[in-house]
Amino acid sequence: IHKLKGKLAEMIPVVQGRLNTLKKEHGDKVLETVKVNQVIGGMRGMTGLVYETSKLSATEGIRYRGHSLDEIMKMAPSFVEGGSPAPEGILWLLLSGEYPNKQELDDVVIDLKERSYIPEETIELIRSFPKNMHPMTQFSMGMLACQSMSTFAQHYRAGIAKNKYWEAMFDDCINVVAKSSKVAALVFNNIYHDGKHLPEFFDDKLDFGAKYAHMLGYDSEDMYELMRLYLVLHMDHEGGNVSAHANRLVGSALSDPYLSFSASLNGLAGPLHGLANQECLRWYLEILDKYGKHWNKDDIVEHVHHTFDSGRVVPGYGHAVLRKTDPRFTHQLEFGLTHFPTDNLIQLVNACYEVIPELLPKIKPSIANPYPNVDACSGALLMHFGLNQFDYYTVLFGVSRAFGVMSSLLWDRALGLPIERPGSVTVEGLLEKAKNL
Ligand code: FAM
Repeated sequence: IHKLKGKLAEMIPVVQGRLNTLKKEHGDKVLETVKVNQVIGGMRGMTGLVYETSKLSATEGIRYRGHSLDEIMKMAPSFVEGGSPAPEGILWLLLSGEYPNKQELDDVVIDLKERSYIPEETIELIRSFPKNMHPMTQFSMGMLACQSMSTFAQHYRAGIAKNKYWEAMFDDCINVVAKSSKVAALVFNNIYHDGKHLPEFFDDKLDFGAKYAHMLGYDSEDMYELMRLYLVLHMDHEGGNVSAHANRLVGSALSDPYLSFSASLNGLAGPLHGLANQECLRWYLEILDKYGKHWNKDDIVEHVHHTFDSGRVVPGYGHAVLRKTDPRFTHQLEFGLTHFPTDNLIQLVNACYEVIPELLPKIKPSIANPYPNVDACSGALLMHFGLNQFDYYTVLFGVSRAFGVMSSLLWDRALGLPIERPGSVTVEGLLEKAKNL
């Protein structure tokens, strides 16, 4: 991974140079106009962040460093020939813009293992959390408890120069990724195995994704492949989504990566963001519960109406930016249809995909995107392997997100991005301003 740091040391001055040119030569230009509705409406569509690691297209979905998910599925290095991309390789891609070669990939795999140490007192702390505390709360607190290991915080206290921030932060960013799966496994263990069955931490044969599955107690090649795919697909979704933005915002105060990541997880824990995957599976199971295994498309239509009638949203459908089927959904559904095509739940996910995009606009004409998002399939895949602890699903999402938000945080400090401080306005003030426009 030192090679990766060396690569970044070469890249960073180049991008910094571009940023300086932007500031000097174009800094005062007007980029776009801002509508009153954007100020009220959560800044939708308002360009307000520089974000290097990924960019979302409303029609094509996410691109990591310019690479679409379709391309990544074909071109990224994998552990199984033609199989899921290696998450470690995508970490390299997000940070550097390139795929690692075989040696570089092997080095990251080993490095992440070596950095996954969690102090005994943190393990004990996680074991002391009440079983009824939500897994995301435990995960966020567990990661926060690791903050005492932050090398950035130590360097900062010792008085580090501004242009050295990113170097001091590099270890923390990689360490947060490395430790995330172990903290997440400890949370799983605490809640569902009463802390008794300890996941095996130091299995040197396994890569990050396989080892995470292993620590949760799932040891089949298919589950290892699913975990790798899951991790890769959920990593990054440009800068404005709640978890990425919370991470960026907190980090902009020079809070260290453990503090930023914990904040990111707290945002991910919301039902309109990461928690939607557990909600989504619950919704599919409501259908199975109501209509049995022999459900048909009319039953799906009825259940969608019932969902609206009870004032709820249809989880797994819609998106703040996307206006087409999320490719992260497509790749997950493809995994399910390839590996276990006769699974009743996967068939239900597929049938919903055939019915819901046409149905939603008829019921709710204002819906901007009636297509499925990332959360519409993940739970069904995990259920297939027996991982039926829905409340835990967002933790898996969080482990994956560590790869994306830690890569972007490193670049935030590398580019010397300032503390965030947008202006705000009262309703009265905005009304006055708007009247005079
Ligand atoms: N079911 C029912 N109504 C929906 C809907 C859905 N799936 N998606 C949007 N709407 C409604 C929305 O509530 C709004 O209604 P009101 O005008 O009455 O308030 C209207 O359609 C227009 O909303 P929009 O502009 O299409 O969507 P937003 O950008 O405001 O919201 C989401 C985007 C994701 C919050 C919204 O689509 C939603 O609640 N979806 C279901 C929950 C979900 O799947 N979240 C996961 C998102 C995922 F990508 C992630 O972050 N993990």
